[in-house]
Amino acid sequence: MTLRIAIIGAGPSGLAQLRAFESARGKGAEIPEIVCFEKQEDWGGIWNYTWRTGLDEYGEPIHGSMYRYLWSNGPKEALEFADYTFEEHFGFPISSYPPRAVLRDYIVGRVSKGDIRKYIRFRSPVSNLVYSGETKKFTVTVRDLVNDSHYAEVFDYVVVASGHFSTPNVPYFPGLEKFPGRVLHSHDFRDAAEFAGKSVLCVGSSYSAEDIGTQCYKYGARKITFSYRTKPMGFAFPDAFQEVPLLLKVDGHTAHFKDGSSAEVDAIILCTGYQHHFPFLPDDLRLKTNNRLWPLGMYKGVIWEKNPKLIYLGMQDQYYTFNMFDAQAWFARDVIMGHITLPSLEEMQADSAAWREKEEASTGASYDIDFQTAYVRDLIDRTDYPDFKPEVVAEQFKEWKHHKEEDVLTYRQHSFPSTITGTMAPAHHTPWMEALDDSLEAFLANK
Ligand code: FAD
Ligand code: NA7
Repeated sequence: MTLRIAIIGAGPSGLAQLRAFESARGKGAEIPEIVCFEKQEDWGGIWNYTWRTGLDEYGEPIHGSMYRYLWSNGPKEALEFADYTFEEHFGFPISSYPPRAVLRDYIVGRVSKGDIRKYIRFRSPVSNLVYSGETKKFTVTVRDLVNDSHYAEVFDYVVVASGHFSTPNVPYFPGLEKFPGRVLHSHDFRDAAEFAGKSVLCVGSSYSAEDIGTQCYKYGARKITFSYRTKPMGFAFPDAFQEVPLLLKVDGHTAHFKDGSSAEVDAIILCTGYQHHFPFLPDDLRLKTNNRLWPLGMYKGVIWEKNPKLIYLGMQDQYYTFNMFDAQAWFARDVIMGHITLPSLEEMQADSAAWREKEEASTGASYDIDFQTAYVRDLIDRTDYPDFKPEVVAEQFKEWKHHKEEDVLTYRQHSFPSTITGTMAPAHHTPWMEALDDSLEAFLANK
């Protein structure tokens, strides 16, 4: 009898799973029956830009956290699909830090080449999932947004690829309710131009704070204050930037910080990260973790140890993105198709515990990059996913970190070679600070 597989989400992770099966089919394998349920009206996941915030037109939470003018915050060479290069997609070499629309074009370009869209049911959020120990199958309940109805179908495996940078983590600071300016979480940030001429406070010291703060500055903000909880970013920022300890309270326009300092601010953007949020999953199948490199409970970061018919993709904190999701999806495919035999529960848990121990011995970013590189290497050695030389990518990540430390406003002007084609990326025609048009056309235009 044919296996039935449900994939939840058609972002880069869900599409990686579809591509993995399609690749096996292309090599003559008989693949299971697949249904991919996607909440949005199109594929691409978080790379779809939406102007909407809050709820969508059907009352579903908006998935998108992307904003206008977002450019890749890491070199594209570090995320290149091993089986579909940038050069193959665009037909010529492009520079290392593309804007959102260019990356989206690349992501959907790969799946558009195959006959993959037919597997996806759009406007179909999964609302519930139940596993029967008796039948050893999942009943997946789906909301059909367009027809305003619910239905349920039965599957042998479920792949959760619903992302984890969508449901905001929103802390409270005393006085926020009386703050006279705008307060928002980075999930709802859309257009930096809104903050032109303003003094902006970004709470948080990770990717969102750095990128939203620098972007607001690029589009005319007067002053950027970063407030950190654990440690400052420590990059070389221009004079209009300052890094201060944690926000304690807000009094009118005045923000007070833990070190006794204060700042006058017009807007507060809580760049305080996201929650792993799976409202459709029962407690015993639900991943509960903070954003980290080795969440527990998933063998090889993928297989739900206590019920290996449930698979998670892309749930780690990410240096690697698209190619790591591929490596995971290829592994998951081979488990589902019986080419990889899983060890006992105890052995899986021991393996995960060893990875967690290594994760916890971290000495900093360089260690973390090597850690995730070793993980990706472990996965790709187990399947036929092409070897994209993650060890070389690791060195690129370290260089990228170094470039940011030198100057966070110019790091996107550097170029890296593809680890797959060997082609060196050309320099971009316009420095990032001056490139105000983030469209695909402007990016690809020769100046
Ligand atoms: P997502 O892209 O989030 O896709 C998940 C999909 O699941 C969505 O389409 C969603 O609609 C769907 N879904 C969710 N719930 C349900 C449900 N119940 N039923 C059905 N469908 C559902 N990575 C980089 O490599 N470079 C960058 O520059 C970069 N910048 C980023 C900037 C921002 C603001 C954010 C938030 C992330 C960024 N990332 C970046 C990381 C990004 O998360 C990954 O690149 C990638 O999109 C993760 O893919 P995913 O498929 O796991 O999740
Ligand atoms: P991250 O990388 O998970 O970082 C979250 C940040 O928020 C981090 O600096 C946290 O500080 C900070 N944080 C979390 N809770 C609080 C509270 N209560 N108070 C103050 N600060 C807090 O999320 P990002 O949004 O930056 O990045 C996620 C993805 O989006 C990433 O892939 C990007 O490419 C885009 P901590 O260091 O834990 O003290």
